[in-house]
Amino acid sequence: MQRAAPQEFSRVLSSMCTEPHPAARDAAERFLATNPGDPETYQEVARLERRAVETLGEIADLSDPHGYVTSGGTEANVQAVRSARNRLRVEDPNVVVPESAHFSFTKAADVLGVELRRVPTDDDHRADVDAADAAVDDDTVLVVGVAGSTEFGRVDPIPELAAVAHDAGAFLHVDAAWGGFYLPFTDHEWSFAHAPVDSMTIDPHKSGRAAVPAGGVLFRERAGLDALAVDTPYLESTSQATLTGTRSGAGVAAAAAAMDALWPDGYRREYERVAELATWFAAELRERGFETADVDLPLVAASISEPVFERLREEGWRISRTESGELRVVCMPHVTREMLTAFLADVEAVHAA
Ligand code: 0PR
Repeated sequence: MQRAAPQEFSRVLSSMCTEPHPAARDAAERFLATNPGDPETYQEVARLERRAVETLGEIADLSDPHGYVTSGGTEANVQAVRSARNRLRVEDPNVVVPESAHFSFTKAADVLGVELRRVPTDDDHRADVDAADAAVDDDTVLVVGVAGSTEFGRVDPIPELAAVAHDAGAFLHVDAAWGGFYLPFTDHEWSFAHAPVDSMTIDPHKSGRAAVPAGGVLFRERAGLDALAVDTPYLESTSQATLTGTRSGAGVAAAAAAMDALWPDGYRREYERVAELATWFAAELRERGFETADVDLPLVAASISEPVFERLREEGWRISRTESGELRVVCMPHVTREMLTAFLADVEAVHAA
């Protein structure tokens, strides 16, 4: 029997996907044929989903979380925008996001007919609070802060953005899709306990080590989730708040299994490992003449010339660049010191050539 080659992670440096935890892999296989979109019929996976949401709530400091396991950060962000729009029902809704926000908000604005207002970030790539304040008005339904930005791993000033949002009568959403499994072990003010956050994206299939697809959306209030529900007259379950209908029981079960195995000690150990790794790697790059942004969450951004970048890609390194051209290395669970040492050797070889 022909089997597809497994994903080879040995040269993947810019991705936010990673090797799932063995327990997650196992759970994914067992629940492959279940559909959490019909929780009355598939009750065991529905129970695992409630457990996953409870744990996501613990991670994000929310004791009574309302949410579900999405197909990913994109669905979670779309649903946060949709919920805010549905709850506030203004004539001409807009959403204020920092320039650093993930492109999923562009999709959200497009499908939901909401205006997207992108405001500048500061010199350190964090949302500029004054710019957000200047952008909100009576029609703003949501302000977004990123906690672990895709390009630079930066955490926006969440309490300040929450104040801007609430003063304008809008909701505050935190996109911790990638950062959420690291932030509990840092001093950042990012969670439901640190600020009056209304909703959050936090994805088990990124640094949470679940199998794809497993994102997460959380709401502080039941009304946040209820604003998404539609009636499902002929199913055993009578309403559905998810964006997709049939969805992956594999992702849900994998999320529950990974978090069971790793929260909190496993994630803490992993955070400590990658924090040290990213700091070391940035210093090694600087020694070789690169300029690097300060490392915050475990993502290293470094200046790199086009020819060197292209040569490294030709060597098989799976790397990408920020909009402003920096090399991005995301220190995911599969990224080791051995891998980065091999990368640095190739950097030297390319420079010498
Ligand atoms: N929010 C943030 C902060 C993100 O970084 C991402 C994805 C999303 C939302 C959207 O999440 P989903 O992709 O789960 O819908 N960030 C990665 C990126 O755009 C996604 C990614 C993952 C890209 C793996 C490539 C890859 O190999 O870089």
